[in-house]
Amino acid sequence: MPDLKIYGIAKSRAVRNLWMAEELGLAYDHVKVGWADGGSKKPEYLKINPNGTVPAIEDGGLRLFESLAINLYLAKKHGRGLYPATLEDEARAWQWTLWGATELEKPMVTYGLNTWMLPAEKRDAKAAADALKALERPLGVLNGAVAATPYLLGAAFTVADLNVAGICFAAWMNKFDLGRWPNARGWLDRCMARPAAAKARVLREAA
Ligand SMILES: N[C@@H](CCC(=O)N[C@@H](CS)C(=O)NCC(=O)O)C(=O)O
Repeated sequence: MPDLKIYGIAKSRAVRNLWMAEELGLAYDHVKVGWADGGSKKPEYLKINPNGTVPAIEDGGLRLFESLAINLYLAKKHGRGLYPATLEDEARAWQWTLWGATELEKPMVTYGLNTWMLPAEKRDAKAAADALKALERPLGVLNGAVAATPYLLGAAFTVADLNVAGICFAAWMNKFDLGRWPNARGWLDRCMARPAAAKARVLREAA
């Protein structure tokens, strides 16, 4: 039995961790805990993630929540080029990860909820328009960051790219128009074209 257990259906932020596990070629058990069905609020799962949200992992004796922290941990533990080799690049990977969580994710989720996730009658057009406006600044920053290099830290794809692209995963699948940010569009297409991202997509589509 593999040491690593990834909790959370692929139609959740767990897709980020499934993508990372596939990148690293890890053996893992995928425990398909849902959230809309109340699965993530069950007492046995709350012992693993007291937030009652997915994803979470167990890896040997370690229990960890927060999808992006899980990816930093897995990338650092298993290496294979996805975790930066220098202190400075490690700091930049943390920067992009925290930036994704604090600057990009909220407007991205609000836009997605009110554009493709909620049933049509529950969508709020103003919330979607406001979220799109709020996305202009972070998407402009992202566009600038990949103007001169193919990936956020330079020539190679790293956990920084996976974490930020993971935040854009559903947007990419739902054909979010990045036309105003062509460098960001090219970068996201490159990230999503990776075989491990394609495997995560298949898992998400099947969920
Ligand atoms: N910051 C957390 C967010 C986790 C989260 O909110 N997950 C959603 C599914 S994508 C969830 O479980 N929602 C249920 C709830 O909020 O009760 C992470 O990145 O892991």
